[in-house]
Amino acid sequence: MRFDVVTLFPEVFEGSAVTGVVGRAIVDDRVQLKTWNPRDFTDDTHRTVDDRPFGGGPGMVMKVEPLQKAIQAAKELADDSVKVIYMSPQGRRLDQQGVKYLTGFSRLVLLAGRYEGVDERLLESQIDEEWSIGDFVLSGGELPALVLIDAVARTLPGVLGHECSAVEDSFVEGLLDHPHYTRPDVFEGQAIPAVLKSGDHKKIAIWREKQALGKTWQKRPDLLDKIELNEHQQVLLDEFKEELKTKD
Ligand code: 4HQ
Repeated sequence: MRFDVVTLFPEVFEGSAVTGVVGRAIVDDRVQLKTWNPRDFTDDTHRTVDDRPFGGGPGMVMKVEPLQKAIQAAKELADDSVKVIYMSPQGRRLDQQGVKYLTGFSRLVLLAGRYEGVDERLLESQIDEEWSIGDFVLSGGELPALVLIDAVARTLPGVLGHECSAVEDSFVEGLLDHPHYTRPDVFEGQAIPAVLKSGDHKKIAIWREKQALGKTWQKRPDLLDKIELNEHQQVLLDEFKEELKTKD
């Protein structure tokens, strides 16, 4: 899958090309990441990419022409399904369901804006979809673009290495993750749950599912409203609640 990011700060994306899961995916050529600087698509001596807002007010607005040229260059040779996305708090809130949808495209062009934002006419003519990473205001679209790339790339085949772990993680099935433990098996008098050392993989899987259901019920009950628990899961959640009562 290929990501083309239109940004005034291509440096921001350099680190991620070598670090961690996404960096590995790029080295392995499972993911391609390229940046396009609108400044390279200006023709005045000052290489102007922003200007004062019509109607007055604080801050600057990104100009249409350099952005339009940068997006066109980024889209070049995009034969198959390419979506042009603007990162903005006005967009659709990214969640794991949205990540799954975005994974369906072989190419995404991401526009990371700066200043007060981009000229509205650019949005109307060049942008297919707007996506937000949450209801807060950042100083640029670069971090949101990185968040989207990370969330999408890690779901691609072969990117995580251990294929099942992307599936088991929080949210992927609409639930929070179960607790994790590693050595030592006793820390400051606190032992790990005995079942995890039982060697009974079936029992461990059931314990983890129960914990995932219970943690979700305790911390994010809103998530449970969005999914239909099967009979088995309903029993596990009821058991979790029962066990809480008996735990003094
Ligand atoms: N931005 N989710 C870019 C955001 C944002 C968000 C603020 C985007 C500034 C220029 N983007 N503009 N939240 O806060 O995606």
